Amino acid sequence: MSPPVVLTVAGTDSGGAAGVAADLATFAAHGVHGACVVTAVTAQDTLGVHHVHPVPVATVDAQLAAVFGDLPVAAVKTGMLGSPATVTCLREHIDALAEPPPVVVDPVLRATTGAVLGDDAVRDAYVEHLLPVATVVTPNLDEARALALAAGLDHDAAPPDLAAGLTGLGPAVVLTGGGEGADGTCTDWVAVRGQPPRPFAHPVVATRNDHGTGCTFSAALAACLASLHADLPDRLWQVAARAAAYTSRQLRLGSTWDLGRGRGPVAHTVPHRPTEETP
Ligand code: PXL
Repeated sequence: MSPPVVLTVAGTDSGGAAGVAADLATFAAHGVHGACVVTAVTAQDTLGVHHVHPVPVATVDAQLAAVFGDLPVAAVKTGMLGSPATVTCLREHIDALAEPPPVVVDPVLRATTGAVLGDDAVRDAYVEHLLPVATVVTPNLDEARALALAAGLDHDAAPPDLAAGLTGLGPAVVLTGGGEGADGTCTDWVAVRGQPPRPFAHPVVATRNDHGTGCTFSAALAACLASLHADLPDRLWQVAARAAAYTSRQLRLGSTWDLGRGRGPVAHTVPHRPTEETP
């Protein structure tokens, strides 16, 4: 039987921590086939983003046409889109699909190191063009506040209210990193329109190797949606919990690594399971 196909539309990270590298590795770990439409090439390492080359929108358009024209895409995940033109190009492709698959939007605006990967025009394009057709959006707290500001919502609201407010823009919301408790747990918020937001608490993983965490989480969410055929909104909380458990495991796995001089990568390796073919 063929695996589900999950498409990432994202930028590359030459250090292999975030972006397309994180997404494809996460897809593979979930047993789905990953397709990738590259929106930007970044030169970066564990210390920061040193250079960004946006891929021309015509090239993004051609990649999207190739993938959607040939492969049975079961879910789409977006990462760094980088320009409003790329956002609207993707929207046009989604609109042209007879049966659009679930779309998980990780509204990338900044890298872990602080570099701007999406400016205010990109933020506005997310709100206007992509979120209305998205299934789930996975902002961290800063991204949630930025989207709320652009949408004229109360951007100073507490995380559960922010999450609930953003559902008015279209998608369900998984707001990550919405507060660290004294008990060593971190609370994410899962919000579906018309229902009270639900907290999801998980232990904080103490590590400085967290570059690529957001990409890994949203890619895991997209892979789970594609392979579980989850019936949203009822199952979003379970799917988010599964994606968070995977991400925590990878953070723990990489927590003792010593790679690079800055914030190292979240682990994208998976334990090797010997099979009959590999003695
Ligand atoms: O984590 C956000 C992100 C997305 N995409 C690319 C990145 C980063 C963060 O560094 O480099 C390409």
